Amino acid sequence: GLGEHRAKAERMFSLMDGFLKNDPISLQKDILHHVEYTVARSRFSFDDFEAYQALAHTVRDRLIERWHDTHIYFKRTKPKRLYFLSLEFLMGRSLSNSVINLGIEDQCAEALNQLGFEFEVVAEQEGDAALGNGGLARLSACQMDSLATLDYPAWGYGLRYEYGLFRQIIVDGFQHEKPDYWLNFGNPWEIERIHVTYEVKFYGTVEEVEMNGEKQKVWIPGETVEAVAYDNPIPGYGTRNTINLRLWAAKPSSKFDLEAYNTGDYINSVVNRQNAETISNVLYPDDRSHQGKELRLEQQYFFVSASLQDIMRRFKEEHTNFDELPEKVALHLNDTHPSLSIAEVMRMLVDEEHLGWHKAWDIVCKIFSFTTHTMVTDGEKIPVELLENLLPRHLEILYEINFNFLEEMKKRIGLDYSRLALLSIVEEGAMKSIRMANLAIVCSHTVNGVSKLHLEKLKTKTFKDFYGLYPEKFQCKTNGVSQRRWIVVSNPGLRDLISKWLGTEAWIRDADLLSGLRDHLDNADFHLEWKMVKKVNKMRLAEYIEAMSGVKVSLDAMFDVQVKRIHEYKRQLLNIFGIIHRYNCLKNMDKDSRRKVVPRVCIIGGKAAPGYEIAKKIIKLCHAVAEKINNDTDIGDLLKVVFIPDYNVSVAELVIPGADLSQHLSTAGNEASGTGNMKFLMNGCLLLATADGSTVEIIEEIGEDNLFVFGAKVHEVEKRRQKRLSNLAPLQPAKVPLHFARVLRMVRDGYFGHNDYFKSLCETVEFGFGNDYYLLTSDFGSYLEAQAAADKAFVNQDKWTRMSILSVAGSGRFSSDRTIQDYAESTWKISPCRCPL
Ligand code: Z15
Repeated sequence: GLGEHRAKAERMFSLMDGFLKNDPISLQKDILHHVEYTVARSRFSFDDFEAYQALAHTVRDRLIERWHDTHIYFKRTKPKRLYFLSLEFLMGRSLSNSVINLGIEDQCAEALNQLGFEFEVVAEQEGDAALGNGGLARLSACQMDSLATLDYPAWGYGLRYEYGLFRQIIVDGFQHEKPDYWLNFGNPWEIERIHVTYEVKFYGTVEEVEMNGEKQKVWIPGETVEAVAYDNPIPGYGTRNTINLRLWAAKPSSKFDLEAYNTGDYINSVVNRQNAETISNVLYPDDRSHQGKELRLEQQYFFVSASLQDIMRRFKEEHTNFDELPEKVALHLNDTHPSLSIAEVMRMLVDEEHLGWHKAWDIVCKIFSFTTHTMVTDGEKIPVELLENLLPRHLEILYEINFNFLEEMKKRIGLDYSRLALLSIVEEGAMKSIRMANLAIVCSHTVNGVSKLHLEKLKTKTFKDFYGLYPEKFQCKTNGVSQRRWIVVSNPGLRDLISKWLGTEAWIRDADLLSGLRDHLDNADFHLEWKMVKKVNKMRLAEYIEAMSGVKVSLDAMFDVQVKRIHEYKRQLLNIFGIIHRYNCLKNMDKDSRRKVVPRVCIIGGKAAPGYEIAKKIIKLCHAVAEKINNDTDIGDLLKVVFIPDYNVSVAELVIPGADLSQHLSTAGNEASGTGNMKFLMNGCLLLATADGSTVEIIEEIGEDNLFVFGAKVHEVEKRRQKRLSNLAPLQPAKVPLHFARVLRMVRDGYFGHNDYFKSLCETVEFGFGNDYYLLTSDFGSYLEAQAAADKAFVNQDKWTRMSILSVAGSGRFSSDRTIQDYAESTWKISPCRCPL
């Protein structure tokens, strides 16, 4: 039974005990110790939050122990290390995850119990670490979990923003943004390294000096800011390995003090010091709109410079010859955001280590790999004007890289200037700028796509020219998510059920074992327990919904969820239009037909970038529609619409396990991968989705009968867009499906109130205005059919449960462990380095 597997796992973990003991009594002693001496409360009276703080410190101590052992072991064995560079990490909460990965969950729960506390309640006291926007940032977090679990000698590097992603407040249906000052209540999961600091330089001039009879460029910087390291231990599951996520905070440099003496203006110099700290103050919430802001560039370089100084220092401690760099160091660029690293490594090797340009270039081309997360060509660009001022030497280096690259290209493809202009790292024109993607592709040995479909588009469209030049660089690394976070932490009921029926917990380290669930596909007891787990999760979610929005929902209803960032291409509008259509149908039905309808709870959640007007209108429309429908006594439980505010990692952990159906509606060819789809899949929630991004591979894995696929395929999208343009001049109402036109009219004409506030939103999908770039009109019919198929399947609960089981059984391939192993073997060329017990 289950107890047996837990007991076995416990034996395994207790072998790993270090200095600190993990039995409930020892844990309890340590918790009380931290209540008294860390939290400074009386051990006879402390509340849930204080219990959280004390337990967190108790766990932290154990993490530190393993973290030390791991790093001592790495130092001793000197393996090739991976440095994962990302400006965003969405870690969410740490307590449950740490306790589970350390294998001390039962002991902690028992220790708390004896003190009169409940683990779940205590764990909920923790706020999210939200140092990222969405998919890209949560992917980094899952990948760190997998790197630790698979024993890879890896470091994560990022920025310690004092304000994470804004908190979304809904006032009267409108999104408002509130700062997320997440450090207000302390952060027990980080260790401040006041002695690990580096100076990061900005501005200044470039001068030429004579060095050994040769002319050499030197950068004379104008300003210095100090970077301080904050280490965040990342424990692996079923291993002692605990790797490090090092985040940098900006502090004023002690050099500033000199100015005070020089100018005598003490007060102003102290005030100016504060400016330095603004660099790492706040995360940009724009999620893929690149605005070319100076502060953002400062953040990027601050991050890159501190990380590379740290990495080079470590390399030089262990090695003397830079020829060894490619054998010992892999630098991974998570999107283009950290790609200034390329110029920075060149500067370090050429200007500081005096290796000579060609040798340095040769090394640089062997150490970088790059993952892009977007389908669009129009990527990140840095205005030359900004660089010239802030990083003059880097701009020169970028020009030189580009000059050499274009010279090489001229030899390869001839003087085809229009092609050369497309390849160029420097974009000429009104706003001269550096194309960061081109830079990353030219200098990386590997360019990764995040799904098969994504890679295909990179090769044939987005980076077609580069693919022609370097076909061997382009590789597919389909994304994955961690089953530890997305089943074990967030869905304990399902975790226990899976372990019971598989007879092992080994799937927590080896997700392919989930396929074993297929052996019980027709077992009635299994079905019963499966449905029970879902029911309990739905109850939790229903309570949350009622608390957040006051809407009471029926547990018999199908819980239909779309949660993700709000974007036109993700088509939340299609969902809302579908809901309005459903409402119209219900209104037109007689009593008899209504009795046969599957009741629905439509749940939508997600943040809009603060400057993204259309996305904000979508949120408002959602509330307006909810208000109308939820208050229509004619409809009752048959249809409820709920917007879940402030969607984040911990809300996801609650919502995803409680969903019956989840929607992934991006117009085919727009979602690079998608990872939400995988999280729902792992939780036995059926997908209603377009054949986009990684969903194509989910279809491949579980078969199209086990989810609801709809809409134009990638190859059809292009044709339809062209057709749409040729129809552009005259509005052709006849070509607009009737139902769609009706829904559109209702919204535009104020059926849901707010006069013509929604007019501009409607115009995005109307011919002759926004031209319906994302093809809502032509996909609407197919969308409704898929929705009808979902309704039909839900009536047959046996069939639904089978589909649900097959979803989880097929989710093993979408574990981030698979992704990371693939990266390790074929891109980074690193090997596991397992710290002995
Ligand atoms: C982001 O979250 C993603 C791509 C971006 O270009 C930016 Cl700036 C943020 C997402 C993709 O949209 C999503 O399809 C993918 O699954 C995710 O990155 C992780 O690769």
